Amino acid sequence: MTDFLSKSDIRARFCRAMSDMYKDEVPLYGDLMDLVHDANEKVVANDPELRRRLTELDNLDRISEERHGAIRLGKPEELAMIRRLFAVMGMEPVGYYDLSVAGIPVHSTAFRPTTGEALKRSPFRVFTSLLRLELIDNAELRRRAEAILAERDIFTPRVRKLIEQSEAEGGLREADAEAFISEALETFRWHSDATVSEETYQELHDAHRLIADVVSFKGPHINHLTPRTLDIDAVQSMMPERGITPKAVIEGPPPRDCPILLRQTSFKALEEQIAFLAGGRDRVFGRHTARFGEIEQRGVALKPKGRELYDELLASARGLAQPKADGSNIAQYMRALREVFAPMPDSYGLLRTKGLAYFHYFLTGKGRAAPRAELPRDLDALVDKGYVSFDPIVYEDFLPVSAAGIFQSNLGDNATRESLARSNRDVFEEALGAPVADEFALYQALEDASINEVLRAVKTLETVAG
Ligand code: OOG
Ligand code: NI
Repeated sequence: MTDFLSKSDIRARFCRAMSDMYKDEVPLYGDLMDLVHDANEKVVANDPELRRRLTELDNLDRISEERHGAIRLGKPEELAMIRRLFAVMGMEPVGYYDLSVAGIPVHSTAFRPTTGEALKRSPFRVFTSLLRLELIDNAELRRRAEAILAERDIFTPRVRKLIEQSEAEGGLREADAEAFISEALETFRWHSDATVSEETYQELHDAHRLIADVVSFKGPHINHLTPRTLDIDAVQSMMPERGITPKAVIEGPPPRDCPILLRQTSFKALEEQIAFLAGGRDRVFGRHTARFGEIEQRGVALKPKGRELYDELLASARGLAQPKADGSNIAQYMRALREVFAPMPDSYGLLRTKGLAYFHYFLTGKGRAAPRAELPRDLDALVDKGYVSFDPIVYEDFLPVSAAGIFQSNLGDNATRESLARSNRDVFEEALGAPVADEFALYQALEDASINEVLRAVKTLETVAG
């Protein structure tokens, strides 16, 4: 027995510390959290079935806590080190997202817990992007950006030591874990002092706003945090009442009785004062927009066949009505989205029998009480006869088209949309120092584990009864 703090506990504490820091830095975010909390309480109070599911599969007390945050890194070594930092908290890289197709010069992964138990304890994850400097056309500016990034170290010496210690010993004890949390937090802190002159900032900004955001600062400030809402349409419409300006359109699938994947919306980034490097002269101030708030509503994870259908339907909806950032055609887009999504069955039963989504299976009261001779061996038969039931497995990852929409809403509405050169997953994994996990394999493993448990229970019942 060791007295290491569990990785999930470190993650839960880190998430809390990050949330407190961000509320302090971005007070509007605290207002959003309050709104989400109120709205979630209302939904749970009015939906006993949802309450049951959240109690069993999730964690009702933590329902309004942050589900994710996002950072943007500047160089490969930062990505490699952040992987080791997140590993201390039980977060692994899952999935590869190519944002260059939407004109955003990054590629990304999500660091997240992967087991059912760890997700229940603390689902916190971080959408992590790596800037692709090779997409800066101007060679001189590219070299300058590289040189600026080469100078910085976004990790404190102490956090580096603690990461090594955790790797060598297999974990951290209480005091070291606490030190790790506060040292790790430094990497995500906002710095209003830029590391570049106003002229350089402007040049980077002109190449792409995102490049200025990554290259001009001491570290990869957390750029948003995202609590989970149980009713995203309600929260979106209530935001203005509380002085929060949401982006025009909710990204992802249309509203449905049985939510699928992920719907998300954000509030606009704040304009914040920054001070440029002035080289002995008087300080020069400027303004930078980087930090915002977001909310998300998650639904069932789709199997590859379901995901293909989703991608296809989304593409045709966007073909009919490309949502405009100023919101002028939102009603039209939402109508197109609802109509186009008709082929996606809106019942868990059909999503299951058609092999479109992942489910968690469990023995019902009837199944536990049944005489053994009555119990079929086959899962579908067990379900048909009501001995076994199923709950949706929640989608824990991201959607590239939606992510592009979140990026764009906070890069100014005139951000470039032309597609950049295709990115390269191998280059990303090489920088990361590890392959990214396959999200579908993770969901399949969760589903399989629940099926095996059910079938094992059916057999045990037989032996006990026999
Ligand atoms: C990340 C945007 C993507 C999401 O929820 O899809 C994202 C960023 O702006 O750095 O967080
Ligand atoms: Ni986000």
